[in-house]
Amino acid sequence: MLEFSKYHGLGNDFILIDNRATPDPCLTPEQARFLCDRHFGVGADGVIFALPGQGGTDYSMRIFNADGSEPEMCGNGIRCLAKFIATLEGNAAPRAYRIHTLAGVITPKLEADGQVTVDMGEPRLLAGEIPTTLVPADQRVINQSLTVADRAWEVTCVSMGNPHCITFVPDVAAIALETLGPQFEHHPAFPQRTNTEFIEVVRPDYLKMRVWERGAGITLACGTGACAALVAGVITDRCERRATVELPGGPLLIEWSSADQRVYMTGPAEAVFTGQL
Ligand code: ZDP
Repeated sequence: MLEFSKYHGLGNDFILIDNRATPDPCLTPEQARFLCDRHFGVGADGVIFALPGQGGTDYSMRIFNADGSEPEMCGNGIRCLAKFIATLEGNAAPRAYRIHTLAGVITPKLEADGQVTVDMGEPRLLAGEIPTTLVPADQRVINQSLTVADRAWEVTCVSMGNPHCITFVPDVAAIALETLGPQFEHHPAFPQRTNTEFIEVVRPDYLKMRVWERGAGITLACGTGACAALVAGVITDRCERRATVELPGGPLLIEWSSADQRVYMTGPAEAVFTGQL
């Protein structure tokens, strides 16, 4: 029997597993895919494992997407993980955890008001780091033309540990995400596929975003995507370094600090239910 907890961050929902006893995930990607199925399984955008720390960190996080693929990082998920760990430890006092991820050490901090602020680290901007073949590996991908569905889109690419392709549009509601999303995700210019965000700049400190996630499809929110969108807005002179990003599931506050160049994301994470498999 396996115990799990269901959490969400702005409707981006995850199955959390207490995997502190062993260094590797106790489920296969195939089992995770089954659990994420909303009709035949529990239903979630991904499965997250709370693993023992390594290299001096408190814990390690690994995540499988709903399709069984493994992303490097997950912004909404790591807020959920911080709350899950606090529950496992029986200590809800405000504190920070150092979490080892495939995108490096990420530090979520429980705030007194129940929100979680995550030090997401520095964005990576070179094409080779994203990765994308849109421009030479040592160059940034800014307002670059990409043809999808017979149309030229101006895209800006950012890695928050995982790949993001950002397009600014006048009206996010008008975007046919369901048909465009998969074509961006699987475009040959992205050898590791890509998360895809469409952004409307309402004000320089307020962005609206819709997302198609690699390996998960349309989700109500994407933390790494919101961070990548703000960074893309700053490097294309469209927004301020601190802005609210409104997602279908609700708002995140994102700041790209000019002091340390790291991105800080603040938002909620909620436990929904626990269960046994
Ligand atoms: O990079 C990927 O494959 C994403 N699907 C990972 C999940 C990202 C997430 N939505 C987030 O909030 O950053 C969890």
